[in-house]
Amino acid sequence: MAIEEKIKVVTGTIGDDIHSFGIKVIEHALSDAGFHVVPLGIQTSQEDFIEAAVETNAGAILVSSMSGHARLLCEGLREKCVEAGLKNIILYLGGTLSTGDAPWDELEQMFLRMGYNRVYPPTVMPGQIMENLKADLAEKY
Ligand code: B12
Repeated sequence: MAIEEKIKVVTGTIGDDIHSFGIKVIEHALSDAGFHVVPLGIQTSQEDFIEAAVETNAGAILVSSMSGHARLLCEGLREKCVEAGLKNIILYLGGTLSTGDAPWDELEQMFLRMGYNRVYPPTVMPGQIMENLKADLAEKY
């Protein structure tokens, strides 16, 4: 059985963020690629992401953040995952992650240090994400 048929993927837009279009595109791409998607929608708290991942035994959480407040909204998710027993869960983050003009490399490094496995700019193509996710899941499961 292909890895995407076995593993569930939780998706949503984090915190008070109401932007829904980007994560919908990603969810469609995931479904088209054969993944089981657990879509939590907009304004998803860190706790909701974790609860859904625990309940569904998910292998990855894909977090969207568009409002520019990703640093505040996304910090601490990895630690909460570990506390909930999701030590190895794959965390991806994408969207418009900052309101400033920090260079992409700096932003990416900051979120990697927070424990996200991969961090994507708004220009990422869904095909790239699917390729990375299949490879990362295959390594862990
Ligand atoms: C449409 C829109 C809205 C709509 C949202 C409607 C909806 N149902 O989604 C409305 C009008 C409601 C809105 C509101 C606001 N918005 Co607005 N919005 C936009 C806009 C114009 C387009 C976003 C969009 O839908 N793009 C199309 C989708 C398909 O692309 P995408 O979202 O970028 O997603 C792609 C990638 O980012 C990536 N991706 C996204 N998520 C993820 C997750 C993962 C894991 C991965 C791998 C990839 C990934 O893949 C997606 C598909 O290719 C952008 C500007 C822009 N051009 O991006 C501003 C923008 C995002 N909004 C902005 C702001 C500030 C707001 C408000 C705070 C404004 C206000 N003061 O009220 C509020 C939000 C309030 C809140 N609580 O969240 C700012 C964010 C600031 C920043 N980050 O620099 C932007 C960038 C505009 C700007 N230039 O200032 N907005």
